[in-house]
Amino acid sequence: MQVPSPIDWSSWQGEVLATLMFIIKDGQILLIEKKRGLGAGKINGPGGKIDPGETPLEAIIRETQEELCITPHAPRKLGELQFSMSDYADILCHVFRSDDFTGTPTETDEAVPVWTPLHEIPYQRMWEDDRHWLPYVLAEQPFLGRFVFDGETMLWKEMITDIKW
Ligand code: 8OG
Repeated sequence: MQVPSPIDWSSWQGEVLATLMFIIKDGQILLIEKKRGLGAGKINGPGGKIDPGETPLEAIIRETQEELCITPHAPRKLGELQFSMSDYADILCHVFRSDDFTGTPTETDEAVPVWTPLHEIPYQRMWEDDRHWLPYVLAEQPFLGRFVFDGETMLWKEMITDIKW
């Protein structure tokens, strides 16, 4: 059984607001190899911090354009991730899914596009929490994930799935 949470989530607030995008088309998911920023070297979805005055939706469209030179169609929010980290500010991350896009996924200073079959997602090259929530993105099920990290090691997790955004 899991130990009690080291964090009081009822009073928790994200200090950094962020976004992630997963485009899923023709049985493949568009991932990136991240070249810089938090999680550089890992495989992730495109995304990043929300700028002041931006909505999460505006931010994820901008980030996907900046990182891969494409515009996602009709992004829909499926999840929220709450990260309490030992060496970084608390992050609240909005997770979106889209089924199509305009443009050609192109390498930029920030990311290399990596089309991946849905049954070959490289969880071993991703953040440790991703295997717990990315399946809900694939299944189109709304979720809230809460994770406590010490450095890059996950100490505690909670997935809440009876939720609507
Ligand atoms: O601006 P920058 O790219 O550095 O923002 C950090 C990005 O990394 C942002 O999109 C949120 C994302 N991110 C975390 N933690 C985790 C995590 O545990 N898993 C995944 N998949 N993404 C994460 O900050």
